[in-house]
Amino acid sequence: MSTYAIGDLQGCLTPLLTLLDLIEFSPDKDRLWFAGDLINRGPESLETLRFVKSLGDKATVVLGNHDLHLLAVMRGHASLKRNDTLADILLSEDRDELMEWLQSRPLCHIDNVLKFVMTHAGIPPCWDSIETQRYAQEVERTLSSDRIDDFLAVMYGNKPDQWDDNLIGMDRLRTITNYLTRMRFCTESSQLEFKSKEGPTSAISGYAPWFSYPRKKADDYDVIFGHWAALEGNTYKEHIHALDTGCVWGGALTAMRLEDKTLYSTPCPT
Ligand SMILES: [Mn+2]
Repeated sequence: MSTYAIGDLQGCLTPLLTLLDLIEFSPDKDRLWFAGDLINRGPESLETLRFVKSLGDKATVVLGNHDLHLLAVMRGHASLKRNDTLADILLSEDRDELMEWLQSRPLCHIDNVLKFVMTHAGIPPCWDSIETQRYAQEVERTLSSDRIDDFLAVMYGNKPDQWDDNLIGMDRLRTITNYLTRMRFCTESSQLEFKSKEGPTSAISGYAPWFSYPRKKADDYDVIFGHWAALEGNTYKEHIHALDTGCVWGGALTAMRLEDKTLYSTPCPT
């Protein structure tokens, strides 16, 4: 049995099927992890969402910012943006089942045997892996409760931009969500910066990639994340693995076999 973690799909089902052939994925033996942003921008969002859902417990998915955006649009808290390719999902006959499945996915997944932790954007320097899971669960519980609409209505926003144990209510949930689904650059004290989206050299003075800082409390989990295509898969950190290699932008779709950290990749058409 092997476990493969796969980067951002963003509606690119054809490259996913090619990659699954390449790794000779067997649903009877193997497991798949997806680093979030299953949908949007790419050509086959509806088909991709249906396919990953159909994998059932063979697939572990963490939510990305695009997945949360879809939930907000579906539930009437946001409107489609110019580059969104979500209309076919909104009009699909199975949209309610897809939405229910999506809103019950986690924001953080930890495997205590393989010693891996996965979120869409990463882990801020101020948290260890166990804290990350605990804070993620606060958002997950909200998405699975009748408070989901209260949260999605105020989910968007860059403030507060720094963790504080004393944060409460929706500010607390928004801050956790921003760390786990939108983070790229921050300060050593985990204050977020949202403007730069290019590679590490695009950092504004005083900010650096979240993974460039020593974590406040070191632990022995390797980190898997997606979200940041401009890294082109490189963090130059042995235990931090960037899996978004820009499939939807004509890059590649990447999988890592967790048991031995072997990388597999398939080119994506532009
Ligand atoms: Mn993302």
